[in-house]
This record gives sequence, C-alpha cells and structure tokens, in this order.
Amino acid sequence: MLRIEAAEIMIVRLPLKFRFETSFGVQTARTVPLLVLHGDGVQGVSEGTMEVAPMYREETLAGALDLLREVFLPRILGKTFANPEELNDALGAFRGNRMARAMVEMAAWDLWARMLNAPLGTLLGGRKTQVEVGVSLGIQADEAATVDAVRRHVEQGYRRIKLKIKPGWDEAPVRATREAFPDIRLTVDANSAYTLADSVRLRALDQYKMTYIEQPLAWDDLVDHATLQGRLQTPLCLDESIASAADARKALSIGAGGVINLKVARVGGHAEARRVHDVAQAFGAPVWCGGMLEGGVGRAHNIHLSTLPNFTLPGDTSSASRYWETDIINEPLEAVDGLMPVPQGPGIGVTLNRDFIESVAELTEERRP
Ligand code: OSB
Ligand code: MG
Repeated sequence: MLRIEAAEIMIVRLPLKFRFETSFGVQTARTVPLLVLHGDGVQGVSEGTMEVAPMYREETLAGALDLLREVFLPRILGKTFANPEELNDALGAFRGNRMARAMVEMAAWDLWARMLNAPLGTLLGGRKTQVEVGVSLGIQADEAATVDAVRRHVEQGYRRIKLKIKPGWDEAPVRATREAFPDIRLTVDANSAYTLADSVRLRALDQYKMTYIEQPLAWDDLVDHATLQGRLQTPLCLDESIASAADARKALSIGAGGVINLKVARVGGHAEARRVHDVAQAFGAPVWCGGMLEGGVGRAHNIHLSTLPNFTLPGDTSSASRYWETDIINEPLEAVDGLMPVPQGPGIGVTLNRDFIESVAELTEERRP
C-alpha cells in the first residue's frame, strides 16, 4: 500500500556549464522544481521539467506549483493507494498539465519502488543494466565551432550526435558535420521552427543520411507532419507533438513519423510513458529517451525508463557532469563509452544532496493533509 503522509516542494536554480541555444531561445541555467512524497518511513522524489516561460510546450512552473498546492496534493495527502497507477487515477479527471501531474506520478513510483526495495526500471519491466546515450548540441556560432563540438563528444564515445537547427541554420552545420564524420549516427532537432512551406529546404537534408529529423513542425501538430513525411526519405521523430499514448497511436497510424522521442514528464509519468513505448513497439517504431536538461533526479528517472526493450536508439541522457558543476544528488551519473549505467539500489537509485539543495534553494515548503 502507498500511504502519502507529507510532501515537500523545493525549487533550486542551477547554472548550466554551457550556453544552450535552440530555435526557441538561449538557456544558461535551469530552475528545477523538486517534489518529495513521504510515506511509511520512505521518501520518493521527482523533478519537474516545465520552465518559467512556455517555450517548449504550454506548461509553466508557476502553473505547476499552483496546481500542486491547490489541486493535486490535496487529492493524495493523507490517503492510501494500492499502487502508483491507482494514485495517478486520483488525478485522472484533470485535463492536460501532464508535466505537473508527472511530478506527482514519478515521485509515487520512486516511493513505491523503494518500499518494494526494487530498482524502478525493473518494476517498469526493464532489463538493461546500462543504456546507450548520445548528446544534444545547441546551435553554435559557425560551422567550425559545430564540428569542434561534435568532435569532442564523438571522442567521449557518445553514440549519436543531435544538432539543434532553425531556419537559416540547418544544411550548413549538417553538411560540415557529415563531411568531417561520414559514419556517425547523426540527427537534427528543429523544436517546431518550420512549416510545410519549408518542405524543399527540409528535403535538402535527405542527402546527409540522418537517422531522423526531430519535430520540424508545430508543437501541437500531427497532420502536417504526415504530409511532410510523404515528401521526405528521412524518418521524422516526434517530440513536442506526443503528449499521450493516444497521440502516439494517431501519429503512427497517419504516418506523421517513424520514431518517438519519449519524455516521461511530457506524457504525464511512467505508466503513460510505458503505454507510449508499447504503442510504438506495436507499430514497429523505435523510441528513445529525450531530455530536458534535467538535474540528477530527472536524469535518474529517465535512465530507468530507458531500460524498456523498445528504447533501441540512444537517448539524450548524457553525463551529469556535462551540465552541472554540482548536481542535486550525491551519486555521479556518468556515461562511459556512450553507455550510462543504470543506478542500482531501490527506486531511482540516487539520493538528494540536501546540503547542496538547501544552500541554493529559492523555495522549500512542506505540505500536510
Ligand atoms: O527538444 O529535446 C528537446 C532541452 C530542452 C528542451 C527541449 C529539448 C532539449 C534537448 C536537450 O534537446 C536534451 C538534454 O540534453 O537534456
Ligand atoms: Mg526535441
């Protein structure tokens, strides 16, 4: 039984080690919300991926905090559930806001797995003890800087390089990278920066033998992606557009793409992520685990989800030390030769660095029934 006795909300601001530029803007730090659920002497923890401004999808940090305090936590505090799925059902009537709901659901899974003394990945049905990872590289100043960044990460053993692109910065970095590295697994991510009017320009990318082109069109579109896919050879990979297993089923049935970037928070938590995974598998479409520049808590959740069998392409869950001088957890999460070990031990297998969190926290509060 899953008894929820108390909750803690914390917010920490973490400076990024690099400037991360995408088609929707430049990030130099992350504001990381954490949720801890307490029950029966055990605690489970999750990390939110919504940002202050709704640039990636529509959710915001302020909206998520308000929902946690006023709507979601009052539904679960002081209550007992049979398992994390039943707890999530208590939030099932609420529409959208999947990243906010995922904070509750993911903390419940960690709590549950710790109570059962099992690694989260095993409970989800995963079998791997390490997962293949690549890197997502932000937009660089020019071609030379792009090739330099690619070289550094290829040398570290990352198994796939993803370049962020935008209109006016697409074929040039891809061509330069492909000329320097004819054989690497290469992809691009447009974060919804194009429209169907750019079809010809996107078709020019077909010649570079990329594994997929990620989210070229609108964040809430499926239909135009299907039209675009009909004009391209390179498979499209959907990220922003997939918020549920139903979205995945619709996208794959109309041919809107052939690959899914599966982010556990974007789809509302582990149970829904597993359903997306299963739908994709039934369609013969590979999935891979995306990232949102997570701290150690979100990163550990991602690694555990990635142990499921249809995660057959390298994820974005690269080494924590790439991102942070000091992480919010005590354990290192470091890939070796492009393989990220799955933290063993119960739950997500990592523990909060409470001293560090307290020293940089912008908010800490406790909620009780
Ligand atoms: O589109 O996958 C994306 C980061 C923030 C928001 C959206 C995306 C990303 C990344 C970075 O690509 C992945 C990572 O290194 O965590
Ligand atoms: Mg993406």
